[in-house]
Amino acid sequence: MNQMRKAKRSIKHLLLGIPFFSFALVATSTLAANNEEITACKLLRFGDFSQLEQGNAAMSITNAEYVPSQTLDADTELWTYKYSRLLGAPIPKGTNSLPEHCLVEGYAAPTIRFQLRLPMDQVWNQRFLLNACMGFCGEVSNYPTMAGVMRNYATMSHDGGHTAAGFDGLWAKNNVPLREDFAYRANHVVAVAAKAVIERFYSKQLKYSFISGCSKGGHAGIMAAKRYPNDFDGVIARGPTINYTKVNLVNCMDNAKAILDENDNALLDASYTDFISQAVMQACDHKDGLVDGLISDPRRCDFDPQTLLCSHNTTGKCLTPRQVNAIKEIYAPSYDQQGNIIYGGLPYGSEPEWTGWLFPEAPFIKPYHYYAATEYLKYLAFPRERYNQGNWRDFSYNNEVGELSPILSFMDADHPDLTGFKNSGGKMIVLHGWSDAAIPAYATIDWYESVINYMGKDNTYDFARLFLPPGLVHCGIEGPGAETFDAIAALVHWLDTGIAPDALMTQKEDPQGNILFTRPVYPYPQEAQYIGTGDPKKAENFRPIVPNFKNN
Ligand SMILES: [Ca+2]
Repeated sequence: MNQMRKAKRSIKHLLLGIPFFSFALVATSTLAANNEEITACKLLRFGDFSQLEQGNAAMSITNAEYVPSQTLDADTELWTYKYSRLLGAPIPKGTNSLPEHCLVEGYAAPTIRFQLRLPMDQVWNQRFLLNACMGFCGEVSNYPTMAGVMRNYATMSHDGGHTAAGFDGLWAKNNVPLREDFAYRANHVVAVAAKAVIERFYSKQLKYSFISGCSKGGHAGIMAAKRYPNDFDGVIARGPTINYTKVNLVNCMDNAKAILDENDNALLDASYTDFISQAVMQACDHKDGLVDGLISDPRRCDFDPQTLLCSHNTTGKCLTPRQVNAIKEIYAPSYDQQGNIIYGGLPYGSEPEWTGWLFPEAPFIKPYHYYAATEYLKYLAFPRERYNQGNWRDFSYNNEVGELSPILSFMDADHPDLTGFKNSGGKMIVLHGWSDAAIPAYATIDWYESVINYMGKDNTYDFARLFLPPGLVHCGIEGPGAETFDAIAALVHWLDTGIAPDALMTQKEDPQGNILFTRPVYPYPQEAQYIGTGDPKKAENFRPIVPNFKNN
């Protein structure tokens, strides 16, 4: 069968053939583990894993226990539901039954804490899923591992090698080894550790390993593909912070400078979010041919914040000249000294997520962009702490980029040569929501284009596909777009058959789990366009087009 016929079959397969959820994947077995399996789980506690990779990936297990099947409380059920979407391995709404499994906890040397949930032998799908931590990492989360075990994956989460909460960078102060664990090493050594435990626990062989995460957790998959091309068969990278130093010191820094006045008070608060969002939607929603509350490609939008300026006869909400300028700066790219774009501005359509990232959620909280920029600057950007007493606004990326090279060399994942990963048979799905207000999708498009330039278009499409879902926010599920998509099933299909995903089915669910609409997302550079007839809430009424846009 030639490639074209294969591609056609695969689109049809994705759009019409298979049900969106393969419920068979979700553990429904009520079989209780036998005593032998329970004992095998507990004995993992006493395993000697000190010589993994000649000691480089040495691991100690501090707890190994059999967890009987149980019903989750409502809060845990909700967070597990959310995390399953963040992983690209969704579970149906209302799944509150955690299957029996073996829980293993411990740390990889020196200080990387992890947890690994192992489905019982009869239901294990012979796959390992590592959830790479996001933000500045710093905690071990139960939710991704619970979500993964519900899909019968042996699933691990970890803290990146340190303890922290939110955008707290103090752990990195004057400590380059901790930063190296955070940047690339942690995901490698915990994967080595997990594979050793899997080999000891199961009667069957491990078939596929996956790494999935959002933001810094998306960076992790691309970094792993670069540095450790044999660690993972499949990568899911959502909203990735690929050029991590620029993310913090250009993107977040410039957004923080735009929105905060000289006393670090925000020029706009969360009461402006809907106002600006509605104005942008009014100007641009229809430009993709469908008024649906989604902007399929913000490069088609020409919204002018000046239209929101207060005038003498304005009666409703409006913006002062200074506020208008702030909004213009937020949409505008950042430039280097030669006038080249070094970071795209936030896209039109990202406004629903501006509460929090730009407009403080409460008077005593600053925008998240501020914390990411200033904590990175203080504790991660330079080998020794700097700027602790100085004004963060004095920092200029263009002036100091030379001094940043030591951190850039190990922190950033934007090198375009992924030949090793491709040659090892690895496959990668990169997703970046157009409504992401933390990291603009433009940065990920620029990186993907750089990979294409370096490796060739067909060669790149063969192992790495980029999807840009409209309305998808940074790492949450609260945006206007569809956030339920089974990226991991697409990867498994790709690995099993060699047929790349020519479409990713997405669906939008209400809080009760009812499906509000379905929509295909086609790989970059294609866009899903409404065909003009039929129900626009149904995926079959969309087709792929290739828009002709200049990036940014
Ligand atoms: Ca639209």
